[in-house]
Amino acid sequence: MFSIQKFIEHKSQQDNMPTVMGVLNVTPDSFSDGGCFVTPDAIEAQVLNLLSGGADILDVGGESTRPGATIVSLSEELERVVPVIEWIAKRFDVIISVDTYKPEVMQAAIAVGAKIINDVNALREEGAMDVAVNSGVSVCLMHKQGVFETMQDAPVYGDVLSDVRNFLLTRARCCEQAGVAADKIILDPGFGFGKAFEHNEVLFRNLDVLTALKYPLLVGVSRKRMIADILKTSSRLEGVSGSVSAAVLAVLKGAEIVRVHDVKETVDALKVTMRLM
Ligand code: 8Y7
Repeated sequence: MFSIQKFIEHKSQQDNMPTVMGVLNVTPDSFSDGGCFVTPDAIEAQVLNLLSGGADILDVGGESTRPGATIVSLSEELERVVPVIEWIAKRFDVIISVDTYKPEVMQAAIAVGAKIINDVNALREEGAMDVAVNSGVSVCLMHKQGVFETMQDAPVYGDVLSDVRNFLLTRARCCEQAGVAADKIILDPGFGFGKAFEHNEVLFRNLDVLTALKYPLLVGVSRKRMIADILKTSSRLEGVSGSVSAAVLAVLKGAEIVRVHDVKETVDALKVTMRLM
């Protein structure tokens, strides 16, 4: 059975490269690409683009987690995500992760070939843990403060770094106790999920505290507002170079996986960095 940690180790030994997860949004209201990838032709083109860029994992999501995004019904999320995963799994030798917190979507995605559950709710939805345990897939546990609708209103922490660290370790322990193998767990600080700029900044500057934990760390900052804020732009698409820089820095600080929209740009930057370092 596929283990994400074994994959990461193998790739790192073979190529001295981190693992790159490419974002495939199948939402008409998605976070940062304005829903450019909703028609079948457009989805196909984007899959080919992510694969030729060098993505190891495709992260397929059907519900935007953007604050204020339209709620997607279970049946609509299933209709969006399942055919796309099935199509990719039949044609390409790539690891597929499903970006969902709904156990029904996890189950259906796994049935057609998904090997990782990427859950921004860290398997806290009723039934989600059971799906992970019974299917034996790998899981990405992400930190998020609050609920989607209001998480960015006025996030407050005592100590954001220890809060996030403790949450992630607690969720990982829960997973292991429930029966998820330790080598199938990835942790993620969840940049932008219930975090003001300064919270994201503290987490990123101190990323070594999280990469020192015994689980691989995934970092997703691609085209996020924290990058746009630093660059003083409101356009997410202008943040590509900034996003690439942050991805490279995250890897230098020990992150094993980066979740990105601009795969080729990121992979090229990482290849040069890892070769000349
Ligand atoms: C993340 C994520 C998003 C992230 C993980 C966006 C689904 C927002 N961000 N999953 N998903 N980590 N694991 O800008 O940071 O892509 S959605």
